[in-house]
Amino acid sequence: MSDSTNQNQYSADSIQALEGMEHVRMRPSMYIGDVGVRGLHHLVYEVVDNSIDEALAGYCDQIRVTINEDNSITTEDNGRGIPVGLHKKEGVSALEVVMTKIGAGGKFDKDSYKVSGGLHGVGVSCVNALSSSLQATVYREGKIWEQQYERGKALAPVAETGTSDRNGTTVTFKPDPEIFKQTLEYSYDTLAQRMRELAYLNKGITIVLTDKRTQDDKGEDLSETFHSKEGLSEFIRFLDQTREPIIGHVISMEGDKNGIPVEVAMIYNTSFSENLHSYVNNINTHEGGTHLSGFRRGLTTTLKKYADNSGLLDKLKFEIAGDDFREGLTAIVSVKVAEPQFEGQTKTKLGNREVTSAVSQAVSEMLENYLEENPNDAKTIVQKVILAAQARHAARKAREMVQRKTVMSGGGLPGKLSDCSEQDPARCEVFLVEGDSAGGTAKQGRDRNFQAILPLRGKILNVEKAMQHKVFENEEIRNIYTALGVTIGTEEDSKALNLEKLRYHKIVIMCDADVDGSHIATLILTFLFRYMRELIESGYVYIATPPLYLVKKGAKKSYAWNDDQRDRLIQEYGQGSNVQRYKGLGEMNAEQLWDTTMNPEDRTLRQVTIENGGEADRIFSMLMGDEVPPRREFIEKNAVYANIDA
Ligand code: 0RA
Repeated sequence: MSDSTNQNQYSADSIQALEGMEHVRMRPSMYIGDVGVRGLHHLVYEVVDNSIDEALAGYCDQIRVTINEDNSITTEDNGRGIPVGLHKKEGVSALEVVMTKIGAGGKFDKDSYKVSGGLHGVGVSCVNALSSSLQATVYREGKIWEQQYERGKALAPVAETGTSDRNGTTVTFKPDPEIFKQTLEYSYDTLAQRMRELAYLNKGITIVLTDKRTQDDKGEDLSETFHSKEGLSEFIRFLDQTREPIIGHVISMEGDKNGIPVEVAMIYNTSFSENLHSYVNNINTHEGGTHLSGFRRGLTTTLKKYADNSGLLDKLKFEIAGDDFREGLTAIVSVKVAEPQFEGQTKTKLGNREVTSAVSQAVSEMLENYLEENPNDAKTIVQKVILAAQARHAARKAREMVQRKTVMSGGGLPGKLSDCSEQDPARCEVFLVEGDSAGGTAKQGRDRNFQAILPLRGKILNVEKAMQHKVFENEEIRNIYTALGVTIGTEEDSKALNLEKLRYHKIVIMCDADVDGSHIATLILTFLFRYMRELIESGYVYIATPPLYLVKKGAKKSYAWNDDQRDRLIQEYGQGSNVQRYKGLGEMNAEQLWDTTMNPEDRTLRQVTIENGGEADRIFSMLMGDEVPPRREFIEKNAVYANIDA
């Protein structure tokens, strides 16, 4: 580097810096959440967040993210470039401090507006610590500067390597196999979802994602460009693309309230579900928090006032509840908070008190204006709210029936449930099984100590298209509530779940491995996602994976879960091997079902997770809603292995 750093001092300083870096390598989960698929992808988000910061500060509008052939990642931006001058306190280049010192954060002057910052906001040095190799290139003030690192250690001082008339930072890193033992393979779809989300949340930025591992017919790399001119209102249209709007426009606003940047967008559709998505500093706050409370408060007070004044409520014999204003609502709230306090189980609940009134005021102003200017839409919304209130009234009776049955434990369990003898929920499993005959086999095959069986009749109700009271009146669904022991519903939030009496910590969906079976599994998942989302978020929901084939020869037999495995077995067994295709669970006997699908020693359970709330919502509404073409497209695209990640 050009600053006169002497070699000895360089070494002394880097020893200090390494202490924090060693800690990252010792306890990576503390910094990036986990060392599985999520953590692996988090590395990319961490670097991109720095580029987004540059964009928010007004210096950058282009970001490129490339998955290289070897699963290393290159990110490039056209920001100012990480400073390369001498960092007085550390005695080395600022670039080296940013890359090798934990907590340096990057921005040295406290005034600079840092709001982005990843789930844990740990900075790019953390990515460096967890990479077997990393190269940083800075384009700044007419010159190019470079430094290389291995497992967070600089290999040499920053070097000036050329001239350039552009500005920006390029980082290439390869996640360390010593840290990421589960997988090193990047998922294009996962990165694409996050880049799309970032583009909507930060309008005006262009993000190009390229996958050098995948080419089309013309030999071009798989690539997508994400850019949003309008931000959240476009995001709403994307999320709601398979739902039918009931008002003319997306209602949206963007502004500063008490020094807090607030953006809100919402629309009403013909569905019965409520879809609220909230973000703080570009982080999806799954557990909500003060900004979401502010949104609800602003929405409820403003609509209530408007409805009261409209005279439309005069004939209504009961009160309207908070819930009623949110049926068929899709909304996004995004705030930027300088010092966010995150609370809750997964640290995704905003705690800052001051944010509630900021968002509530913003929403009230936005809505008042819209209702004033669009009287027809206003009337449509109020009528929808009244319908929701009436339906809720009807639903209450049905719900109280569920409640009464659930609360009375002992005699209250559904007759179809074959319960287990173990009492400790942490050790209990319940299999939701399609059809009575498969249910019978499962009942014989299970270990009755800790495995319970609940057979479900044929196709369960598609809750995506049903009003709430129909859902609560449905017998199969009521059986699920009672069997699981979860109770529901306060007047404010009719779907609020109480998991205190949950009777099983593994809820396993077990369906045939064919199209019908997948459909039924999806129906059950849709129900769980819309009505028991906490179960999924707590990691209690699983999908069983029964085999597709039995390959036999003489006394030898093996199971296969896909065609490849089957073919390999046939080859292994040679002439005279016999293949049986299982069309359904019912074709297996109890022992086979236990061996392949239920025995904890050998089975594969796929845990259901929600990678991305907006994407999950969009996919469920598409899969279970009215429009056929997007559903067909999705199914065709994902035909081999429809992993909807939700
Ligand atoms: C430290 C200070 C400044 C910018 C950055 C770091 C920075 C980091 C990254 C990481 C990826 N892209 C980045 N772009 C910038 C402020 C720069 C200044 O004051 O000139």
